[in-house]
Amino acid sequence: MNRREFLMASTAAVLLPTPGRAAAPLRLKAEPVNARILPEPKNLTPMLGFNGSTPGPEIRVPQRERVSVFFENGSERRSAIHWHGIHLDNAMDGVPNLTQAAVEPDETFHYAFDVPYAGTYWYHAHHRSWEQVARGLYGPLIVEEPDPPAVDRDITVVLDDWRLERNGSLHESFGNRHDFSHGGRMGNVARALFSRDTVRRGDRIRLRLINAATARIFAVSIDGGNGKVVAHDGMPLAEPVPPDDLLLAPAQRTDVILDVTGPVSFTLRTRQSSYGLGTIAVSGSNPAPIDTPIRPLPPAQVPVPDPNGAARLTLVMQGGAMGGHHGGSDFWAFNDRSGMPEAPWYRFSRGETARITLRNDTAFPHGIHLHGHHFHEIGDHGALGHYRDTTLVDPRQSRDILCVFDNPGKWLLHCHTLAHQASGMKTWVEVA
Ligand SMILES: [Cu+2]
Repeated sequence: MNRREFLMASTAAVLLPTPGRAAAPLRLKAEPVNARILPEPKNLTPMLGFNGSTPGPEIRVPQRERVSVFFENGSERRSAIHWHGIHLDNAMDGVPNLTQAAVEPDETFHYAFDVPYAGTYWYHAHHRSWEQVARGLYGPLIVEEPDPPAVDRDITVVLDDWRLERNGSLHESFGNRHDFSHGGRMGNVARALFSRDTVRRGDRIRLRLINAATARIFAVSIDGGNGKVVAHDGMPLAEPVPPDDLLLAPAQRTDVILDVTGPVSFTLRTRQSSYGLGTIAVSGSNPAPIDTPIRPLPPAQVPVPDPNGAARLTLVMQGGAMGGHHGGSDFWAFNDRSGMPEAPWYRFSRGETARITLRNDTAFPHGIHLHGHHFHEIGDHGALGHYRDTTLVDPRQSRDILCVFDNPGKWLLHCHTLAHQASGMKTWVEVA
């Protein structure tokens, strides 16, 4: 099988499970599920999911409220849940051996934390994540603004790919050396999964894109409307921009507000061709379309960096198949160190600002994720760019980020190509 070739283009829209409210304690049970990845009458795909489905149920919670989730591990392997992008209490961050012990099969762990910032987030397994996320252990986490923008529909769009056998089951090639030393586990089926499958012509819709893939960088085109990108990684853009040439590294999110003119279709652009990910159909028309300009979302009240007092650090990405780096299964490294060090890479005093140069000395792109914080991407001439929790650094390129380390605890810093994380590209920082 040529893994770079897709089995088929998408046909009917695939629906996400219905949202759960987080006000009452929620229960998330990891367990085996059968997923409809290939269209009928092809086989269902045996995977892992939460509460009977993959992706797991969308959790929606009002900003500043408390999320309370009882995670029951009904799978055969230990696991833990990470709440990606949330500035939460360190003990709730879900990283085994750093912030908690892994949750054994048949055990339950109670996650409870506040959500200070509105936006589009997600949750996912963080033990053997290169396998458990690829098997389906993840779901959307939406933090609602107290005063959300006026839209007719709020639609979550999960982007993912799966490597399937012809009989529909997951290809059991997890953790193979080729994936680990190259670009990670790429699928041969890719989809956009939607929380609803129809809109009306003239509707103003909010699309919350989440890249849940373990390796694929989604270059996405959206047809069927005119609109603006209003947020990245949950955080509002000061100046919304047209949704052209969207690029989402693994774990990144983008919010788009769109005025619908026709079926809303999502296309994956690859070097060779383009591939339909799915379409939200049009049914009827909106008798009273919203015709005000698309405004920026209300800005998040985030800490202001002190660029003058900033510590200067450099994190160099190394290794990979073409890098001639480490032997064994540790293919990747940060600053000559592969895997988790005993001591943190750096200790910050609480509230300290740091400017970090992320330098990619490899032949592969890496989306670097910092837990518990967001950071500013720094543009040319030092301008503050997007405020993100995951930043994509292309091969042989570098990017500076500016971060206020204001959340105490032990925070993982790693590549979100999960095969790269598993084979060495990770470290951690401590804020005290
Ligand atoms: Cu990487």
